[in-house]
Amino acid sequence: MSQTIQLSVPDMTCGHCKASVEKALGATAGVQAVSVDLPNKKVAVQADDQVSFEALVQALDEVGFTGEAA
Ligand SMILES: [Cu+2]
Repeated sequence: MSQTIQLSVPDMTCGHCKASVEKALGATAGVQAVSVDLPNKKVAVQADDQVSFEALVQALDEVGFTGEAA
């Protein structure tokens, strides 16, 4: 089974940010797909059930972004 986790990433401001966020989340174990909505600073992550919101926030933190509940 998979789930979709929604995050708000207010620090994302440009295409480079988007690419960094996509790369960091995409490299997280269990993540299947990452969809970034840059204008609204939202990210939808499709992932295996065992992936937690906290794990995604941690992955973002490692590349300098703050992830919040959407
Ligand atoms: Cu940027």
